[in-house]
Formats: sequence, C-alpha cells, structure tokens
Amino acid sequence: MDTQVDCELMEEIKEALQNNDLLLVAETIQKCLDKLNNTPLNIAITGGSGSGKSTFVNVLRGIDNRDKERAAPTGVVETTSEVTSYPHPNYPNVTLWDLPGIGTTTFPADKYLEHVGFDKFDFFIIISVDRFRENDVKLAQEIQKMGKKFYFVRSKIDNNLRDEERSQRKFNEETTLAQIRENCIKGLQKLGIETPQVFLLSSFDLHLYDFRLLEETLERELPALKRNVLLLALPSVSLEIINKKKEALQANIKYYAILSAVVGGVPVPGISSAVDIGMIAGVVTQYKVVFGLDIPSLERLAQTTRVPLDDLRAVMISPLAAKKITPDLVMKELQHRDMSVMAAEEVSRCIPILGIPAAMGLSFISTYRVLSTFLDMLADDAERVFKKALGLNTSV
Ligand SMILES: Nc1nc2c(ncn2[C@@H]2O[C@H](COP(=O)(O)OP(=O)(O)OP(=O)(O)O)[C@@H](O)[C@H]2O)c(=O)[nH]1
Ligand SMILES: [Mg+2]
Repeated sequence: MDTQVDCELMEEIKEALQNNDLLLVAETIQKCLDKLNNTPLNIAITGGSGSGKSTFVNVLRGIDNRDKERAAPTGVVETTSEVTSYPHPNYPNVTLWDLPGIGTTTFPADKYLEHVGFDKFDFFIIISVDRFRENDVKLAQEIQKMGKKFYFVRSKIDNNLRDEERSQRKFNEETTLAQIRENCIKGLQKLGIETPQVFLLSSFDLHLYDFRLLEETLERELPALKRNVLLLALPSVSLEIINKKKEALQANIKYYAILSAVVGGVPVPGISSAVDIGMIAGVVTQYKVVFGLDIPSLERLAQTTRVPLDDLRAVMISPLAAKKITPDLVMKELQHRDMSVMAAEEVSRCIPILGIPAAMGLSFISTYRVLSTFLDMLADDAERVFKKALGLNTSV
C-alpha cells in the first residue's frame, strides 16, 4: 500500500523556490510538516463490560496495564463508566477514548452517541469478548447513520485458543480461529449487518491474529493525513509496520532537505556541502520516537514484553539509537560515516522535480542522504529490538 502522503502545499513551495522567496519556502514547509505530524486523530473504543476496552486503549498507546500512572484502569472489577480520554504518550494529537459500554448505560444508541460526543471521533472500535449483541449492532447502525466508521473486534482470542487446546484432542489453531470468525459473522448477519468484518485480537499478543489486517483496513479507509498519523503512532508490532513507518518518514525527507538547503548549515568534513546539524538532530530524535527507540518507549516495551531493558538496548547497533541525540553526536556520526551509500542520481532526480535552484542542490543532496542513512540505521535497530522483544532470532 502507498503509505506516502504528500503535502498539498507542494505547488506553493515550488513557486516560492522559483521566486527565490526563501522565507516563504521555510514557512510553507513548516506548515506541511505541522500537518503531517500534528493532524488530530481520535479513536473511540467501546463494547461490553469487561470486553477488554481499557486494555486495548493501553496497548495501542504502548502502555502496560500495570503502569499505574498512565494506564487506563483495567481488571475484572474496574468498570469504565465515564468517557475518558487517553492521549498517546508520544503524540498528544492522537487520543484514545475509553467509552463506557452502551449496555452499562441507560441510553438508546442515538442518545448514547450524543452522550459520548460522537462527532469528534474518526472511527469507532466495537469490542466483544464473545458473540456480538443487539446493542453492538444498534450502535454500529447508528454510527453509520452519523456518517462514521466502525470496526468489530473480537477480543481475548488467546483465552479461546488456550481453552480449545485444553479440550480438543485435534486442536488446530487455524480451524478454531475460523470457527470463531464464522460464528461472529453469522451472529452479526442475523442481527442485520449484511457483510460484517470481524477482527480477532489479543491485546496481550498484538502481533498475532488479525491486528495487521485491522491496521491495514484502517490505513486504507482513513484520509491520507490521518493515516500517516495513525501509522506513526502505532506500536511497532510487526516488521511491516516498521517498514511502513520508514517509508512514511522517508517521504518527508525532501521537506527537511529543502529546508536545510534554503537555511544553510555547517560544512562537515566528508560531506559535499553544508547541512543543518541542529535540524538533523531534531529529526533523528523524532525517528527514534516513531520507532520506539527512545528510553521511555523502550522502558514501556520492556514492561509489556518482560524482556529486560538492557537486553533490548543491547541489540541496538547504531550509536544514534543508543545515545541521546545531540548536535555533537550527529556531527561525529557524519564525520566517520560513508554517506555515498545512496546514489547521487537518485537524489538529484528530485531537484528538477521540486524546482530547487542549482546553487542549493548540493546542500539538498547532502541533507537528503544524511537523513536517509540515519533513517535506515534506526529502522534496522527497530527491527532488531522488535525481534528481541518477541524472542525471535536476532542474529544479523
Ligand atoms: N487473556 C486476555 N485477557 C484480556 C485481554 N484484554 C483484556 N483482558 C483482561 O480482561 C479483563 C478486563 O479487561 P479491561 O480492559 O478492564 O476491560 P474493559 O472492557 O475496559 O472493562 P470495563 O471497563 O469493566 O467494561 C482484565 O483482567 C484484562 O487483563 C486479552 O486480549 N486477553
Ligand atoms: Mg475499562
């Protein structure tokens, strides 16, 4: 799938470049980047009592249920009775909304939606721990009437598989999953949803079952800017997600490269032209957060996976991943790194397309290459950390 989002202001950037209005170029690019990074995304999680709503809210934010400070309260007796918002720890523009189940309120579906303030949500996830109920379906129909999207999630699949394995002599995971899916779909059809889609998940094993499918579906159905925000904010629970994050970040490098070219920077030995070290440090810091390689994210990952933090850190190879990013560190990395890995032609192809004046070409190329190289390094480390966290073979 195409994960690249181009900013609709590209034409204005080109025009400003042609007119040599560098201040306007910088301003417009900043606007683009703001849109790409700060577009709000509000996700509503609803469903029956004890279905795992709050746990799902937590895992989507990369937060462990046991994290008393930040986690949405969960447990066998903790009932969500109020609409509560939980901002994503790294992206304040992304908010997960833990809603009380419609069954735990006295509202009919339309009043329930009014009560929870449906308008602000980009989409709804309706969770059920077994078959879906009339309430779920009425809610889904009302959500649709309001012009919003909903997705059915069947939770705690790990429990079902464990139970089946204990009680069936010929246990087969695929067969059991197919049965659960079939059962949910038939139930929903009976209640009036013509072609339902149900995603089978375990919040404790997000990398298994249908989470990938759910993620792909959301990506497909969201408007471009929201899709980009969702992708960056999602926990890196699959190699595909890591790869898509990398592509999305790669697509933005041109903006930073233009910025660097118009603002000018410091000449670094071994680099063919000036680059803006401070800006590069800022962008690389953002890459670390997107890939979950910053210390707070790693600590949360260690807690969720129970893999010691030091073991996770030990598989990271790049000094950029292991240390706090400072302009000095970036400078040092640049000095002893071969930045010619990316063919000059590949980058220079962008120059006429973007309308970058020849005088700025070299700076553009340098920054483009530097950021691409750093992005590659960090994406590789993200893969290693992901494999370590899941106990996969990390030898490279
Ligand atoms: N095995 C398993 N247990 C889960 C899963 N998701 C949630 N749980 C457990 O189910 C219980 C209820 O989870 P919550 O997240 O509190 O459910 P909830 O829908 O927010 O519950 P209420 O707010 O009471 O309506 C907790 O003990 C969770 O640990 C899952 O995917 N697998
Ligand atoms: Mg709850």
